[in-house]
Amino acid sequence: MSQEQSAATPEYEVAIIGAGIAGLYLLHRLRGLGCRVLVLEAGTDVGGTWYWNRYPGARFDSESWSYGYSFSPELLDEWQWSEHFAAQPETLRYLQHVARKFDLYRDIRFETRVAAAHYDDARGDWLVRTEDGGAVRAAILVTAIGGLTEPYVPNIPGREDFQGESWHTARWPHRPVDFSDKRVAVIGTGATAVQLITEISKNIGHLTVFQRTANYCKPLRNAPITAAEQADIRARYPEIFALCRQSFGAFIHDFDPRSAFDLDDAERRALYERLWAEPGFGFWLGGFRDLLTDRAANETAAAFVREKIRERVKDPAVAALLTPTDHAFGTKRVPLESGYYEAFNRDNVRLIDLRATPIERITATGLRTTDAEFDFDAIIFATGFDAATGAHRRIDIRGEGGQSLAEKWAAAPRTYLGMQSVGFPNMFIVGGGPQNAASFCNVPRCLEQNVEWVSDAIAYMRERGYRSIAATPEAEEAWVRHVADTVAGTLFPETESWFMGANVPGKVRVFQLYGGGLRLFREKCDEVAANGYSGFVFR
Ligand code: NA7
Repeated sequence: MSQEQSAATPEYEVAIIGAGIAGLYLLHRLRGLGCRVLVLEAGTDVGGTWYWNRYPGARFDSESWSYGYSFSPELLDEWQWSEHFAAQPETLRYLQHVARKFDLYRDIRFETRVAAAHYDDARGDWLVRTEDGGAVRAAILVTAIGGLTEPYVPNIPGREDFQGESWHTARWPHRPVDFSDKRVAVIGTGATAVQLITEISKNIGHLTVFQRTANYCKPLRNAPITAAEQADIRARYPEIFALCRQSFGAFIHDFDPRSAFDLDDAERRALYERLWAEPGFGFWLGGFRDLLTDRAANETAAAFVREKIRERVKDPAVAALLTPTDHAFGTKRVPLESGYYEAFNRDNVRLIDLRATPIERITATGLRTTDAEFDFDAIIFATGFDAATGAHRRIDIRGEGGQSLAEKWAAAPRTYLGMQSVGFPNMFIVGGGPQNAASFCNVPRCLEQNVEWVSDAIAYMRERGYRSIAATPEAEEAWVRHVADTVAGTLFPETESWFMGANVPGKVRVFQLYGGGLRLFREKCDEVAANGYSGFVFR
């Protein structure tokens, strides 16, 4: 960039990438400090995940009333969720309401996708370039780009040949899609596919589901929130958020301190039936303390779920295919469902087992497996995300000496507190990057923690006149070891999942998340702050 261009580049104290849940709250907090902030957002509106994932059936698996922001009593008081697990359009409306209420729109630049962010060694600030040719400078860069935002589409031969309509679920069109007389393929059976398949199977010409791995799905048990429940929720908000603050995943559910084998078979069965009958994640995140560490304990829950699946699917051969046997329960994200298994009882829905008959190629009219040729009007990829690191890899992020973040993380992600990486001074990651509690959490609860911690660090710098904050190699090394410890002795590494980076070919297979839960994560972060931001060097 020439000096002339450089002089014309607008300068901000903080540039935030992403106007999702984290970006919006950070903008609000930093404004409160008096910072000059700009948010750069690729979409046409706020919402992040809830802007992009507009496929039919998209909704919370978190209790709605545990998911909203907790920072504003007024907001809590005025917003009313219609259902215990709200659907995507309502969540998007909520985030738009928040953006309007706190007058956030004026500092967000939409339809502006960041292409590159380079640290300027001489100036000690960041030059952020956008795909439309624009550029801004900022003393501090914050990526609030989410951990499940970079779609993963498998590289199946012939993808360009297909003449029908085709989307990844996170790039669903902004218009109604009518499948009532269409032949549709869905590839994938993860949490997204489970919601999508249930919804579209209600009004479709013919649906073919291509499954590689069966999942353990648990009934969501959604319901409208009655007026009496709403009054109760409002009265209990402090209690609800206190519960989330203490629990492992920041949900209202938390693990049972007992071992699965502290109960006899009948007692354990009775407890499983009770948890199964409850709404939400309780059967998973309210399970026994050894559920995710002891194979035999896990098997008691896994066998229970298998039994429940078999009861609901009429054709025993289809039931067998839908019943997972190759991994431990809960070592992959447990999809919550509202009629998923019944979808396979419909005459116009069929299930193809990709382990027996893999896809060979996509054709102009559909796709071909090793066994058969299929014709489709639409092919939907519900094939997940390049989680935790993918969204950062997509942007050309370069730190001190031109070092690329993507290259640094190619061997394995390395961060301090999941919020900064050595060699990338004045760059914070909030929410959803690797090694951060927010990547495995009732997300807004962790994002609020991230945002508050980062804005407090920025306030600390402003008060003392520091221009630079940089994590030390020792602190990063200790954090990487700590993160590995949080997953050692668990069953997670045994399973091929996006938690382990195993869903994207070529990605290093290492635990991508933080296995210690929000409570421990918060303690660690608070300790660092209380010690004058130990592990960081200020200048
Ligand atoms: P997931 O959970 O990663 O699921 C992706 C699905 O796509 C899963 O069933 C995969 O099978 C399947 N998949 C991926 N690649 C292929 C190929 N090449 N061939 C066939 N099938 C494939 O993503 P979701 O979007 O459902 O959920 C991600 C998170 O987003 C979720 O946890 C929510 O919190 C929101 P596999 O199991 O890998 O065999």
